[in-house]
Amino acid sequence: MPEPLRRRPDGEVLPRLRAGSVALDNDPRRMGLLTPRVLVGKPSSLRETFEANGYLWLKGLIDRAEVLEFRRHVFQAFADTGLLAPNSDPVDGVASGADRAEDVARRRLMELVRSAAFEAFCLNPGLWRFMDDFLGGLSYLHKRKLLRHTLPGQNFSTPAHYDLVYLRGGTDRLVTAWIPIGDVPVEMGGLVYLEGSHALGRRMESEFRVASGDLPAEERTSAYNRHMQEGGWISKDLPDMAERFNARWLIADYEAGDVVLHSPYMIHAATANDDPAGRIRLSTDIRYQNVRDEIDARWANHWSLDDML
Ligand SMILES: O=C(O)CCC(=O)C(=O)O
Repeated sequence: MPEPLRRRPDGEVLPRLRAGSVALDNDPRRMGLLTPRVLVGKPSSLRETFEANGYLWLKGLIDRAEVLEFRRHVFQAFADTGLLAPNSDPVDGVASGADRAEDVARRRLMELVRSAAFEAFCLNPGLWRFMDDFLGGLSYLHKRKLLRHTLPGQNFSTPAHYDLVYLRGGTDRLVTAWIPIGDVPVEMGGLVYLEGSHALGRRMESEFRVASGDLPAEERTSAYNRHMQEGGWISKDLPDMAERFNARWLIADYEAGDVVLHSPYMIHAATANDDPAGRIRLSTDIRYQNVRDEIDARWANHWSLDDML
């Protein structure tokens, strides 16, 4: 058995992670570290790295204090749901562990994604200026923006998928920005990428296109058509995928202020939140493209929990 993976080459051995209820192997043949980049010069200079790797993890693109302020704002909005531990500071996002008013929590979430504060957070000038240059023209931010909170100990984590499955109605020249709202060390269950899988996603999509020639147009663009698995996922079994494709899952300790971009073909998932301090993982994932490219009309509405996308 090779040496287990460490947080840094000289650092501590990483804790055992899980995705849903499946434990991941801490084996350097199946797990590795995401490579961070710092923006120096023009964003377009990082395009090559993005194309080569299928992702770009940018350190400190957004002001950390602004990100934490927004984390506080979100958790304050959940105050009447019983989500947070009594007398805790909302910016810490420590879960109460008690039953919460699910219907109130859902309503708060749907209000938040429609709020001016969330819009302003996503329209951070550092981010849109970056995107304008990165996309080589005016950037368009899709209106449908997801805001996710993952409770410690929760059994569900986002299964493996690539984003184009949900965005087949427009261009494939898309860039997703996943933004941790607060620090997300690996034990809090951040995004994980299957190394080099943007080539695999592209192949799967072209196979799907051939196989779905018999479907009516509307079904062909849907992630829920009869050629896809439930929800458009590729798999919930991350270790099995790493074996099957002889690849590593790349993990990272994300910090408030970071932004990670990925290609619509890059296969990714999330691990579960097993934070020993019981904090809630908060993040947003939003999609950009050049305004001149075809836009998937289904994404021109705010996210709702039953929008089937
Ligand atoms: O945050 C998550 O759990 C999943 C995010 C995701 O799938 C994405 O950013 O495309």
